[in-house]
Amino acid sequence: QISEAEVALFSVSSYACQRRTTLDNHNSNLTDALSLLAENAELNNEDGRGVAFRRAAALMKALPTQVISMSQLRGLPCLGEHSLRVIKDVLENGVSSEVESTKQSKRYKALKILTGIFGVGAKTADRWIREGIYNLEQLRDSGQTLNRAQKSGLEHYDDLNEPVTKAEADAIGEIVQKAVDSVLTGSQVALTGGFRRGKLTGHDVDFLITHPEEGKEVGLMPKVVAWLESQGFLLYQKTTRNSYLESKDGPARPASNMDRFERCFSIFKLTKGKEQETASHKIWRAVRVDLVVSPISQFAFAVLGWTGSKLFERELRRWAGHEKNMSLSSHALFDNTQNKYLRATSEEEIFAYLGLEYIPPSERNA
Ligand code: TTP
Ligand code: MN
Ligand code: MN
Repeated sequence: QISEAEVALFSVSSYACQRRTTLDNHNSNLTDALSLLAENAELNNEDGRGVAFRRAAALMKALPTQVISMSQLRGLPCLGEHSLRVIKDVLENGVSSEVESTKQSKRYKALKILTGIFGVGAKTADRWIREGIYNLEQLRDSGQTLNRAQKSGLEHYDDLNEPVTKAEADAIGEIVQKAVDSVLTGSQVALTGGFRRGKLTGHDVDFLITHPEEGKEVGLMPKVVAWLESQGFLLYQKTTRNSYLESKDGPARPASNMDRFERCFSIFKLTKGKEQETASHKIWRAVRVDLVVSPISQFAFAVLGWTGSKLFERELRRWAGHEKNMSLSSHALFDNTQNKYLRATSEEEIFAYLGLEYIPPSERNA
């Protein structure tokens, strides 16, 4: 029996961008279960289900104390029937039977292994599985044609599935700063993604590059990449050019959540410090790095859009559209009522336009 005192009734917004979600999670037993089901849905291209589980997991992450009874969840948003069933299972039995059977399933295991290859998404993995390929050995033996990214991904599989530490992120930051300093003085580099939110490890390192004089950033990426290449820092890179100006559907209304900045997906060759040298005597490791160049006029929107988390970003856009009749992207904020763009030079200004309390990066870990 649970006493009245133990039944805390939480009051929480249904929008993750109105919540402060730090890295200390009091309900990791529940959020791990819900996140795994979200991941499984995404791996099976069930996007709606994926978002529903992500939103439920994010809600649980934001609660200030550990949940021990279903009664504490009364009145909370974002928890659908399915998520509640999973939570109940974990609270009563310690584990969710659906999570356990998913983890054991041949298909889930294969999807995890195959999408663990850089350059392989859910659709490719599904096609391979239908051809009887469940692991790396079978993939190598199959003679499947791999593109350049996938070849590189397979080659550096172990390194790329090893979490990147903050120290490694900082070491790469110094290299990137040196690269931009060498090709255009005055350029600025900002660390974004999970590390800006205070995470201690990540699956990659994300950087945003700009120059205080509008227009100077044009053509910067190929020069940065050429410098990095000449110094032997790149194991792989693919640069996509800026498609923002030539788009016809309007800057703040991208066809997808993908932005149109000049962007470089890369794999860095990072020399290890003495302490990190392993028995294999390999003196370097491969690290995924994302580089993005933004003009200074869009920098605040780009920083906000690239800091994440992915769910926090999704929720900001949902809030903007549904509650404010505005369109937010990593490039701009458009007010559909006033029919004009709202300029901003800081994240604080953007939150203010949206009528939201400012949430610092460390509290955007939804
Ligand atoms: P990620 O690097 O995928 O995620 P992360 O840094 O939060 O987590 P991890 O530690 O696992 O790396 O994405 C970072 C942010 O970049 C995310 O908030 C969304 C944004 N983003 C875009 O704006 N456009 C894109 O095309 C992609 C892939 C990400
Ligand atoms: Mn990242
Ligand atoms: Mn990234």
